[in-house]
Amino acid sequence: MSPVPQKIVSLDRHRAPESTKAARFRAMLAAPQLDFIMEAHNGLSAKIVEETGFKGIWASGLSLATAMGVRDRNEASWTQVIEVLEFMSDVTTVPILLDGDTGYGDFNNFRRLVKKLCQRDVAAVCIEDKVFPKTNSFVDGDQALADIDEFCGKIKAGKDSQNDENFSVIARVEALIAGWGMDEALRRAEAYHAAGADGILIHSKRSSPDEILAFAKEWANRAPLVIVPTTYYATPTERFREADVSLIIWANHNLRAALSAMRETSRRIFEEENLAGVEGKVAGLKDVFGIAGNTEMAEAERKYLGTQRQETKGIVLAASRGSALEALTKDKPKCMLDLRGEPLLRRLVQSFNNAGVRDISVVCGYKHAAVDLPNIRKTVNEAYATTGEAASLACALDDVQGPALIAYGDILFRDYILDLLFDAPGDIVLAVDAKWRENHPDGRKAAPDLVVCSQPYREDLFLDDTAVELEPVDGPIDPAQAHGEWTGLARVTAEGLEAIRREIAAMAEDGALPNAGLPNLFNRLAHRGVRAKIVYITGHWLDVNDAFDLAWARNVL
Ligand code: SPV
Ligand code: MG
Repeated sequence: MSPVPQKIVSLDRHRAPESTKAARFRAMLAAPQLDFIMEAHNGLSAKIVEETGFKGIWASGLSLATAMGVRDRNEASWTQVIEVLEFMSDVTTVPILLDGDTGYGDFNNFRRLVKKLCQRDVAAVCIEDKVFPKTNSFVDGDQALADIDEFCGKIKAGKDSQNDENFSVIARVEALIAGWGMDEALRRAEAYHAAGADGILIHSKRSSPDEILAFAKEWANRAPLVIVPTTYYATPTERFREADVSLIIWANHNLRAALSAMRETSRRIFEEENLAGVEGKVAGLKDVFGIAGNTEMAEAERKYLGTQRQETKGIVLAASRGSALEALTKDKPKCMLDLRGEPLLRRLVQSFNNAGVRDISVVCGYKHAAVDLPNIRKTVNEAYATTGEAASLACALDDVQGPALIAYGDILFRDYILDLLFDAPGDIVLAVDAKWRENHPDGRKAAPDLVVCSQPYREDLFLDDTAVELEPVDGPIDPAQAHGEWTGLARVTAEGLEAIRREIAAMAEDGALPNAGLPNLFNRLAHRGVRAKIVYITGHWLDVNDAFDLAWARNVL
């Protein structure tokens, strides 16, 4: 038996040698106790084998072929096998022993195979001493054996080609299968061992273990012994332990289990023309998503998208009529005004969707039945005629927990502004237009939502996202003192939303809620020390208050 190497060339330089799959397989093979590996034939079954607790996976040629719908007769090419194996290796951490058939050709094909297996972190390969194309050992017919010297050369070529020193080559002796007898089996095993094989797999198709036990006795643990008790399954495992077998391969039972289960499920559904009979007998979708690793995906999105966009809810405040638009809003609220073939609100919802925000609550009021877009949740502010945006926001809060993106329902903006809001740290972040005066050169807008900030806009402010905060103010803001106009866009974290919820409750209590706009709310919070962060923008948005704005918006689009 080859000694366990002290130094390994691992594909992953950051892992300790003993933690590589190849090293763990080698250790399992060399350990004095009997170990077990279980068949898998794709990523899913490989995961199941690992989650069950097996220390290794047998990538069975029979199962891989059958799962592909072809015969175990080298009908699938070796690259097709490797492709499946790559999935199996990627999704598991336990070592995989590939059933490499005869090595898919001569020594040259085999050494290329070994290199590819090392690249894919496959721990070991088993090759059998038959001729290409091989037939499954349990199939009646030609089980012609390979020439011993040729097979030894193949083993040597494989061992010389492995990039990972702990990679193992198991030589499978088919002499008993082919009916050549025990002496030939032992002669071959000895030759393969001498050629550098790390273990010997002795195979039998008998229902009794006698020839396997006889071989094991003669072999006397000269190298780790591997067996596949598919046909002599009734033998107590203890007998193999006593016979000093190193590794048992449960060779094809996941494939066979899947075959029976799929047949039975298909049959029932076919006959019953209904799913009720199988529901509860098949894995639930939760299980399917679980084993596919969806939980990790949610965590990864949180980590790598840098934000919690998927969890962020949208709140659009669209209760008002927009009475300055007169006849245009006779039958619908202004959020439903047509802007070149699409209602304003649909464009807004699309921008939210583009930013990853899909769960959107729209607070309607005036002519709410006309707000008939798909994929939004409607909440109605029944008191829309006598209340402002803070009251509308209060209506949405019953429905919304966690982080949220808030927008007035009458605005249009470039999507990057949402990215800026998501990228900025802070529990409450407001998009504020620093060049608001240029948007209203004639002072046309009656009451822009002006804000005073801790610093005026500077072009280099983007270098420090945390720099600017909303200043609390007392009373109306003099335009000369304003640093910008709030666009009607805000992002809040779960904590930010809770602070808003508390403030709204306080406003309801002290009677300020009905008449308050959101700037009042943010100002009250700032007075309490909960200061919104400011993201300055310079244009690229507009709100639609009157026919002039509408014409402008249509023009811009
Ligand atoms: C396999 O699983 O493909 C094997 C083992 O080679 S056996 O089918 O028992 O020959
Ligand atoms: Mg096989």
